[in-house]
Amino acid sequence: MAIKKICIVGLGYVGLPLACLAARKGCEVYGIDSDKDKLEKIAKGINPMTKEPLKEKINITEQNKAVSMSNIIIVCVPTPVDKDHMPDFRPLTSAAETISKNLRKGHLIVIESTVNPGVCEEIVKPLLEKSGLKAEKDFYIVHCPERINPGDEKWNVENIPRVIGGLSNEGTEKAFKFYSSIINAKITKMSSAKAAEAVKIMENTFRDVNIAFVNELAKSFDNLGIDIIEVIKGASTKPFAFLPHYPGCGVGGHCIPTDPYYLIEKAKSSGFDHKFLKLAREINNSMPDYTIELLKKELEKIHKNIKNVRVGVLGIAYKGNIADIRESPALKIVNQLKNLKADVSVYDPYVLEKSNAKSLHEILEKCDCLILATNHPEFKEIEDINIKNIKIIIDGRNFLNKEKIVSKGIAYRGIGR
Ligand code: SAJ
Repeated sequence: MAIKKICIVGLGYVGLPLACLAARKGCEVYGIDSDKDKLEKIAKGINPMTKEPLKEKINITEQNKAVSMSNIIIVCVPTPVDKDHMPDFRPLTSAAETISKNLRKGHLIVIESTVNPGVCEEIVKPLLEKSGLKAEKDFYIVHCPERINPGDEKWNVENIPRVIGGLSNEGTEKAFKFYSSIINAKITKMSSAKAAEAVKIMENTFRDVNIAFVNELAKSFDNLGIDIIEVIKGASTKPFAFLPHYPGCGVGGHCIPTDPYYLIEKAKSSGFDHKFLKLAREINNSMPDYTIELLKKELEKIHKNIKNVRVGVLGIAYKGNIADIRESPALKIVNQLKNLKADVSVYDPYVLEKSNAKSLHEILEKCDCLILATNHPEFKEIEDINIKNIKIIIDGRNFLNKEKIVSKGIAYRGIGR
C-alpha cells in the first residue's frame, strides 16, 4: 500500500505529538510552523518543547512543497482570543491560505484546531475554494477536534478516542480510514463538521462552567466557614451523576478559558445570548483577584497593608507538571500584586526564564507571605520544612495540607477552605 504522506500545519502541543505518531505508524510526515526556531530544532531531530531528541523523522521543507507533496494536511494551529476575548482566526486563515495555494485534487484537509460550529463551512471552505477547486468534489474538509491533555501520563494522542465530521460523508470516511490507521482508540463518525465542532466546544464549555460552579461555591463557603474540599469529597461518594471539579485561583491554558468565547460569539451572530457561559467566564476570570483579596484580608488581621509586603508567588504555569503559561492565572496575580505595589518574587521550576527567584528556598527566605498559584509537586516540600519568615500562605490550588501549615503557626487560606 502506498505510503501515506502527511503534512502537519502547526507543530505545538497538538501538532508535534500527532506528527510523531503518524511517523511511528509509517507515514512520511512533513511539518510546517510559523516559528523558524522550532522548525530548526525539529529539523535537527530535537523536540523544541522538551529539548529531548525526537525518535521520529519529521521532514522540514519549504511549506509550499510540504503541502503539495502530501495527500493529507492536518491543521493544528492555535485558535486564541484577543484581549477583548474575541476569537482570533488569523493562525487558521493563514494556514488555510497556504494550503489553498498548493491545493490539488484528492487532498484531504483535516482541521484539529478547536473552533466554533460553522468554521469549516464558513471560513475554511471559501479560502480553500479560492484555489478554483471545489470542496467535497475535488478535495475534502473534515473536522477532527484535538483532545490533547498536556502533562497527562495516561491519555495520549494515540489512545484518546476521537470524533470526526466532514462537510461530506465521503470526506468523513476518508478521514476515518486515516485516523483508524494511526489511533488506537474508538473513532466516532459525526453527521457533519458542524456536529464535530460542537462536540469539542461542548466538552470544554462543560468543564469551564463546572469549574465556575465550584469557584462560586468556594466564595460562598469561605463566608460560611465551610471547607469546600471536604464537601466535594462528600458529594463524590454519590456513585452516579456527580463529577467533581475543584476551585482555584483561576482557569488558564489554551483551551478552557478561550473555547467558550468562540461559541458565545458565534451564537451571538445567530441571535442567541449565552448568558450562562458568559457568567461562568466572569466567575473564573474573577478568581485571581479573589485570591489577592484573601491575602489582603489576612494582612489586615496583622495590621499590614499589601504595599511593599514581600509576596512570593509559587508557580507561573497554568497547571502542575507543565511549563505552559498561556492564559495562566498566576500571571494575572503577579501583575495585580505589582499594581498594588507589593514586592513580588516569583518561582516556577518549569518556567525559570520568567522566575526572579532561583529556588523555592530563596522565596521562603526572602518573603513574608506566599500565594501558591500552580500545583507543581515540588511545592509540597513546604509542608515538611522549617519556615521562619512566612506568616501567611494563600493556597490557590488547595494543594497543601492545611493542618501541617497551620501547625507551623502560619495563617492558611485556601480557595473555599
Ligand atoms: N482547573 C480548575 N479546576 C478544575 C480543573 C481545572 O481550576 O477542576 C483549572 C486548571 O488549574 C487550569 C485550567 O483550569 O488552570 C485548565 O485546566 P485543565 O485541567 O482543563 O487543563 P487543559 O487546559 O490542559 O485542558 C485539557 C483539555 N483538553 C482538550 O482540550 C483536548 C480539556 O478538554 C480536558 O478536560 C483537560 O485537559 C483535562 O481533563 O485535563
